[in-house]
This record gives sequence, C-alpha cells and structure tokens, in this order.
Amino acid sequence: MDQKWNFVVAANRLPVRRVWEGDTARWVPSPGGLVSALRPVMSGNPDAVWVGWSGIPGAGAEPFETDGFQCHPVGISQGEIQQFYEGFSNATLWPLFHDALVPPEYHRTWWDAYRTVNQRYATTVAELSQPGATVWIHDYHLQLVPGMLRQVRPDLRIGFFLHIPFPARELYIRLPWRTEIINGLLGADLIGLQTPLGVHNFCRSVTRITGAKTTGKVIEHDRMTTQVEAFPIGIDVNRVVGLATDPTVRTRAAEIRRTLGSPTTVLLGVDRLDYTKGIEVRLRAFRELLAEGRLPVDHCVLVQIAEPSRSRVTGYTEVRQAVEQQVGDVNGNFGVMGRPVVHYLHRSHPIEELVAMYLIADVMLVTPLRDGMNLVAKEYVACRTDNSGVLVLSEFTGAAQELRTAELINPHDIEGLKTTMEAAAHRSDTDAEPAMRAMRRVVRTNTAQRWAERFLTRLGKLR
Ligand code: GDG
Repeated sequence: MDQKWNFVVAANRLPVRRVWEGDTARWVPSPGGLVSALRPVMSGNPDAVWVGWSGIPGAGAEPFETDGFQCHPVGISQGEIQQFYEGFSNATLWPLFHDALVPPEYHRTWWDAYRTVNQRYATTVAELSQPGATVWIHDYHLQLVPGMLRQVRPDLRIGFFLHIPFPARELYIRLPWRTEIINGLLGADLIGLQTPLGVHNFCRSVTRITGAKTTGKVIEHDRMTTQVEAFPIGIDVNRVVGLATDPTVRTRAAEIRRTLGSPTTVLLGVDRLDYTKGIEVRLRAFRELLAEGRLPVDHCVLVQIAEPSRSRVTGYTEVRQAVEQQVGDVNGNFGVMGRPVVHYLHRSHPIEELVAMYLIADVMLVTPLRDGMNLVAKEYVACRTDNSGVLVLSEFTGAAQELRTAELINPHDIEGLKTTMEAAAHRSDTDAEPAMRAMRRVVRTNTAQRWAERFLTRLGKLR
C-alpha cells in the first residue's frame, strides 16, 4: 500500500453495500447515521479513507472510491462472521453492555477471532495512515484496535467512539477479557461515549481494573493520557426535515392513514428487531389498555415496524417469536375482519416510508430496556414540523438525557407505561406543542454533523 491518508475512519462496516443488477455489481451508499455524520468531513476529501467490512464473506475487495473518498475493504471469512461478529461482538459484548438483558456467552474461540479481526483492522489502518494522521475508530466490534494501533504507530492521533452504553462496573468485570478490552480502548487519545453515565461507568472500570489514576475525565496510564467525554450523537436533521416536508412523502403519509382506516390515534414503534428495544413491553401495555377499555379498539391503531436483525444470534429468534405471538394475540382478540389493531411489518423500509410513518404517528413509542442513544426518537421529533405529537421515551435511552420534555417512562413499570400511553393518546395537539417545540430545538442544535465536528475538534486539541 503506497498511498497514505491523513484522516482514517475504521468501523465494522463500510459506508456502502454491494448490489447486483444482472451480472454486474456496484457499490451503493448505505444510508446510516454514521455515514451522514461523517459526510462533511469525508465527502470529496482526497485525504480521507474509510476502513471496514463490505458485508460479503471472504477476502477484502480492491479499494475503491465513493462520494469522493476512498473505501478500503477488510476481508472477513465466513468462520469469522460466526465467531467475531455474531459471536463475540453480538452474543458476548452486545448483551453484556446492555445490562445483560440476555445472558452473555463467553467462548475462548470467539475471543480469539475477535482479537484476530481487530489485529487485521489495526494493521490495515497502520499501513494506510500518514505520519501524525488522525484516526477515528467506531464501536464495540473494534475495541482492541486503539491499543494495537498505538503499539505500532505511536505518532497517530487516535479517537474512539462507543455507540452503545458502557455498562456498570459490576457487570463489566464479569467479562473474562475485561483487562484486554480496557487496555485496547486506552490506546486512544480520546474516548467518546453517548452519555455522562457511560463516562462514569467506564472510568470506574478503568480504576478498578488497571489502578490507573483518573482525574475527572482524564486517565493517566503508561506515560500516556486518555481523555474520556460524552458526545451524544445526533441525526442528519436537514435530510429528515427535507423528507418530512416533501410533498410526495406527505401524500404517502395521508394514504397510509387512510389505509389504516383513518383512526383517531396512530401509535408507532420503529426498531431493529432486538431484545434491547422493549417491543414486547409496549405490546403488552397496549393489549392491557385495549382489554381494560382505556384505549378505544375502533379508533386506535398500533403500527410496529421491526427491521430484521441478527437473526442467527442467540436471543433474536426468541424475541421475534415473542413479538409475533403477542401481535397474533392482540389481533386475534381485538381485531375485526379486515381491520387489525396492530400492523406488524417485519421488514426493512425505505427512509421515505419511515418518515411518512413518523408523520402519521400521534404517539411515538420508544421503550428500550437499554439503548446507547436511540436515533428513532430524534428522527420522530425532527419530522414533527408542526410541533404536534407525543414522544413516549424510555429513561434507559441516551436520548432521554437530552429530550427532557418527552413523556419519560420506566419500561419495567407496565402500569406506569400504560398510564403514560393512555394520556398520550388523549392529548390534544395544543397541549403537546410546548414539549415538542422544546425537543425540536435540542434535535436541531445537536445534529450528526455537529457531533462529528465536536469530537474531531476535541481530538485535534489533544497531544
Ligand atoms: C446503535 C445504538 C445509537 C430502522 N428501521 C429501518 C431503518 N431504521 C433506522 C432508523 C434509525 C436507525 O435505523 C436505528 O438507530 P437507533 O439509534 O434507533 O438504533 P441502533 O441500530 O441500535 O444503533 C443506538 C446508534 O447506534 C447511533 O449511535 O443511537 O443506541 O444501539 O436511523 O431510522 N432505516 C431504514 N429502514 C428501516 O426499516 N431505511
């Protein structure tokens, strides 16, 4: 690799995916929060490269250009997908970091694969980086990369951002490889977490495991300093508002509402089908409200979009079965011919369709048991350009730290959730307006682009 770059992003996935048209394949951008957030610094930047997996098992493809910057695929074999991605990343780290909602599995072979793939990323990044380059590594799949990279390239300015929560110390220390992961992360100059609680949890684990001195958000270790701070992620507000005000999308929204039978109240959930998202909790609350006559069956509809996700990982088949059983139960008991009460869509939707759904949702249900941030909550708020609508939001999301005027709920307290959902369904637009207006200010201020700018500016001032 001869060419070197001055700004290197490393993430589990590349910002593009391969699509086939007949016999020819091409790369198309995969729309995601991270891609939008980094667009201003990546797009058309000849000094920037993105290192990640293409989503296709096997050796990495040749580097290529997209949107004016370089993409450098990292190869991941079928076996590594099972052990590194589905195994250690999503059946060990993901559940452990989400309060062990399902029991994390600890397998030494998975750990070996995690180390191997992280080493591959570190080697690739080291080879691609100019002297003194800035490197930004993302998320729980790559927590060893900062440390591995620091060993071979002490000259680099290394930032790391964790998109999921950092768990309480009492949970984190269960991890057999807790020391290795902490040391991996401490290779970074700057570690970003979604919330101040994440920062607190991380610093407590560091102190316990390494004995390093922590002063506020500064950790001193091995003649090096790591700064740890909260950088709550935002959304691409202009894009979302652009869609929410697009006449085609608005026409589609009206059409969806008619298809649903023009109900008085539409309640909506939009999630990856994941056990952390609390989909079962909201379905249970909804069922009980119908059964108790507190929500009128003929005027209320719940739409639940559940994007398929990680179907081969432990816990995901179970959550799907549970949700589908609940949907069947509610519709079997409360629906009438041609008019289900719950519309459950287990598939991925184009963003335009999601925005149309946000536009018709009188009540948005975001009820995770634990969530790093939750961008769906912010997207809903951004779409409500007339300040109508009620956001019911779990206290256990990062978003709850910012959207203080949402209807905050404890998803473990079904009675409390029911009371809030009932009140939300009956709230008038006028009553809902001040809360929505305040949330819209927050979402418009802390955008995805602003988040990236804040992180990189902070990183630029260190060392
Ligand atoms: C992780 C953290 C943190 C959903 N269904 C479809 C679809 N989506 C889009 C939403 C939203 C995104 O996916 C989901 O983002 P979330 O933040 O809600 O959740 P995670 O996927 O768990 O993300 C999370 C995030 O990273 C960023 O740091 O907030 O806490 O867990 O943008 O709109 N998009 C399309 N079709 C769908 O069917 N196109």
